[in-house]
Amino acid sequence: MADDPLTPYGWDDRLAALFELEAAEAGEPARVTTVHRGESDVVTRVDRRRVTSPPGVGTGDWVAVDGDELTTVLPRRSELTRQRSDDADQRQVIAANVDVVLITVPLDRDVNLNRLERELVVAWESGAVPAVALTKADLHPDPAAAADLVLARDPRVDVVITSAVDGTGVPEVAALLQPHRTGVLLGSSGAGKSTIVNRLLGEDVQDTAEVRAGDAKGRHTTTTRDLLLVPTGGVLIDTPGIRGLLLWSADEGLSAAFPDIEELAGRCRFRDCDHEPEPGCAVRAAVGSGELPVERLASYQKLKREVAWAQRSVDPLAAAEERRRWKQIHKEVRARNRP
Ligand SMILES: Nc1nc2c(ncn2[C@@H]2O[C@H](COP(=O)(O)OP(=O)(O)OP(=O)(O)O)[C@@H](O)[C@H]2O)c(=O)[nH]1
Ligand SMILES: [Mg+2]
Ligand SMILES: [Zn+2]
Repeated sequence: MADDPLTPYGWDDRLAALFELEAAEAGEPARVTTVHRGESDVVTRVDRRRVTSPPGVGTGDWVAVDGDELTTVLPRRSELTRQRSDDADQRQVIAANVDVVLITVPLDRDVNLNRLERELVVAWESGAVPAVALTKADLHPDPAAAADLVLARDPRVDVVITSAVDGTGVPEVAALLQPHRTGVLLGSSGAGKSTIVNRLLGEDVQDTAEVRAGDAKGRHTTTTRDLLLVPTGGVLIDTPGIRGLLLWSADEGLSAAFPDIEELAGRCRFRDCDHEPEPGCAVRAAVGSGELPVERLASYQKLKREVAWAQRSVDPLAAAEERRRWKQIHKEVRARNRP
């Protein structure tokens, strides 16, 4: 395993066993580094190549490839998804098999706590662990105070203060990916995601562009999700800045991001309490006593409505059809490979 060329990409004994079980006859193991329309770039033990691939494949997927064809996608350990902006019934895989979601929060503008909260929900929901990189610390008078703001929202996350100008925080980010972990960058356009990647790689592999002078808005420079090998260990997936972060069925993520409110809700008189002003609501009582900031309850309620909406728009038939299609692909591949 130690000298397997895929080890730096995260290949391990668990994956080897999974591959044996799911895809031994379907080709050779590979990891998806970029997804294009109908095609994917993969890295195998012997080369990098472009293969034809079915829809639903995500950057970071472990797959089997047979020649120039992606035949099987291994079950994912974690997946970061969002609702597609162009089609409410479809979810889009931002990254698969991720260990750490690195949320970038730029300090060249006011910290957008609303956005951060959503990103934390999506990150917890993925099955990976979130961390926050405060970027452009050189442009902020008091980065430590900004870190406290983040920690007040979620005391469980690692917060790293970074600056690409002097390299502050870069070793700490590198450490999050060691020895062979997978990270994905999340954050608005212009937050400095690709700049962090270039710093970690030690060369300008990813394009970057200055933010607009007036409102510090990014230019959507990165357009694909690219999995890149970090020399100090691990891989990092650079992503395009997401405009409005749309949520999918983030139920789990919601309780993970708001453990305080979920805990309080357990003490409401009615189990289905919606925490609107009504008797016996422990959440409202906590707001009343100042224990729970009213803004925090407001963003919880807002996210909860969004989650409910997203769940209603899930089409179970479409999901079943997708599963059936994959089964068929697996079956065909097995039949083809039988002697
Ligand atoms: N002063 C300063 N500028 C930075 C820092 N990090 C990034 N920038 C600048 O911020 C701008 C945007 O950085 P990018 O890395 O392109 O941002 P991005 O998040 O990849 O943006 P998209 O690809 O559009 O999603 C560039 O002009 C960078 O040089 C930093 O630590 N300090
Ligand atoms: Mg970028
Ligand atoms: Zn209540």
